[in-house]
Amino acid sequence: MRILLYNPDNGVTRNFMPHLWMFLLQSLTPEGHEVVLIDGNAQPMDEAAIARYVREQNIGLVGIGAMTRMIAKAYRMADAIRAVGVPVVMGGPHVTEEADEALGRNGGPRHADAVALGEADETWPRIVRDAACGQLKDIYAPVDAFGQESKPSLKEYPAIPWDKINLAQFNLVPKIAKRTLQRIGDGWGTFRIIPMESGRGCPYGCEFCTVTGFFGDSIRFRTNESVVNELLLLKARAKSEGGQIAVFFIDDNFAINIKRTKSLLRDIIAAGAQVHWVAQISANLLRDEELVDLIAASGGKWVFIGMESIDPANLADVNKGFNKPGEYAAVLARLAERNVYAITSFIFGMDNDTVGVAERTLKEIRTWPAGLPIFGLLTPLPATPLYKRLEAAGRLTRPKHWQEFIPFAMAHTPLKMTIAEAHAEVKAGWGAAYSPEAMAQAVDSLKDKPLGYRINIFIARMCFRGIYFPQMGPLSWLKLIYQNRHTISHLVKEGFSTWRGRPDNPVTNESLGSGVGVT
Ligand code: B12
Ligand code: SF4
Repeated sequence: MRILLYNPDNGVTRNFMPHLWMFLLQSLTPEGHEVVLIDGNAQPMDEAAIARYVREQNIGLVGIGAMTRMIAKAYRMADAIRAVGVPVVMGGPHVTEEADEALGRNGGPRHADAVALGEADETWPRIVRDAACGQLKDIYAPVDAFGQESKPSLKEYPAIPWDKINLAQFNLVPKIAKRTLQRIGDGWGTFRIIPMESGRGCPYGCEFCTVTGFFGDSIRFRTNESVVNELLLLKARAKSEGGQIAVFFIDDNFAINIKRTKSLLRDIIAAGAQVHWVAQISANLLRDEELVDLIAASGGKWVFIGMESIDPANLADVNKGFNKPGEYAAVLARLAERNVYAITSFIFGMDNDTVGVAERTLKEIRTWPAGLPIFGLLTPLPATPLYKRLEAAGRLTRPKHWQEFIPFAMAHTPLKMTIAEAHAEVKAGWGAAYSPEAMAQAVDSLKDKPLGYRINIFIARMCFRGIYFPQMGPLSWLKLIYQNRHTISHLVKEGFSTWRGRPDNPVTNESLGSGVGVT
């Protein structure tokens, strides 16, 4: 049987990285079946195109995974596929919480033939076998022999065949620049950010987050050896095709067990398996100097920190009191001293937020080392404690907000400001943090670092800006380049003088500084 695994886009922004679940389920598919992957972010498709594709490619089963914000698109695509007679199984965080919606048991239309609840590592092979003999069941739940919910151990993690998987759709290097970039240094003909997990689960239980409910509060880890081997495989692939690879450790809190993280990072260094990597780590765990040393030495370049708010009252409200705004600056400085920078994520529209929250937050940010701030709105995702609290208080204005996804739009009323005011704060945050002046300042703040770091922060900022201001066509990029022409021309001039100043003129990664290459 030919199986298509499909992840829809959100219709607004493009994701920079493929989804791990597709590669994982592909590796866990029983022998005798062929699996093709389509990520809507890399290959945008509409309903007619996907229906045509499954017919022409003789697909016998389609698996669709989606977050809440992509679910409306996922349902539309599923409807189109089922209309041509091909069964659809859906999985992922949204349908796990809203299985009745996907199966049409709550009065609405049915979108999926089957739903995989929770982690599907162990149920997927069963789903494929049932589909192959036309006996799909409605629901597949990960349970043990006694009918109790069971979480897969990650000790026997499948080897994802990174050396063989067709990754053409995930190359971030524009076709037009490919040939020139291939000749630079170690080769930049391809650049891919690859998702990798080293563990699952988070015990912190922040009110707005689905992770503790979905993956459980018991943390499970892969062996160091299996992570190191995967890194080595990826590194070898990048080298063999004259390209670059960076890894996003998608663990919710990569340093949740500091002792284990240090041991993994030491093993990565010992095996020479360093690649540039990004990971999510909460600020409280970055107090440890030795951990931060190891992060830098093992290839860590960017750390995603869910700061959420600079107001301790807000943090307490959402059960994230372990974040201490008073230490954010020190944490970021500790990272920056080792040339590791932060993606700092903030949520506006929290219950203690008032008008002006964006400017107050930006004022703090401006005192920190350069980074990539991102701003979102408090969103009640299904089945989270936040959803239940707001529902009980009658504060949900769009209880089924996912049925019509609107980017950066609240689905409940904040306590101390209006919805429109919260939207304006997010807009102000993005506008000020990514203005040409702010871009120039970020680049300038790294003037003592090698040029590569400045180019890196500039490119990363140009891309991150697109999360709020979608830059979907060549015209919007041209406009952006024009707005930032002064910074660009300084970087280009400096690049030329660096190049001309070298005895043999090769523009190597060293001459640019090892900051190039992430995000
Ligand atoms: C990496 C990541 C991202 C990446 C993008 C996704 C990517 N390319 O990988 C980035 C950083 C860009 C991102 C952004 C966002 N993310 Co995110 N992200 C994650 C994260 C940390 C890891 C995802 C992952 O790979 N997990 C590991 C795999 C193995 O687990 P999985 O995907 O759940 O898959 C398993 C099962 O669900 C199931 N399954 C999944 N799909 C399918 C499909 C089929 C057919 C079957 C049978 C089974 C199945 O089987 C898999 C194996 O067990 C998760 C949290 C988490 N730990 O999962 C949040 C998470 C998915 N993100 C979340 C959110 C909210 C967002 C944002 C909206 C945040 C924001 N406010 O901006 C944005 C939206 C981005 C967009 N494109 O619009 C939520 C989604 C909750 C929900 N109900 O939708 C999560 C769960 C975190 C949370 N705080 O609750 N994210
Ligand atoms: S620390 Fe991160 S992953 Fe863990 S519950 Fe809080 S927001 Fe979710």
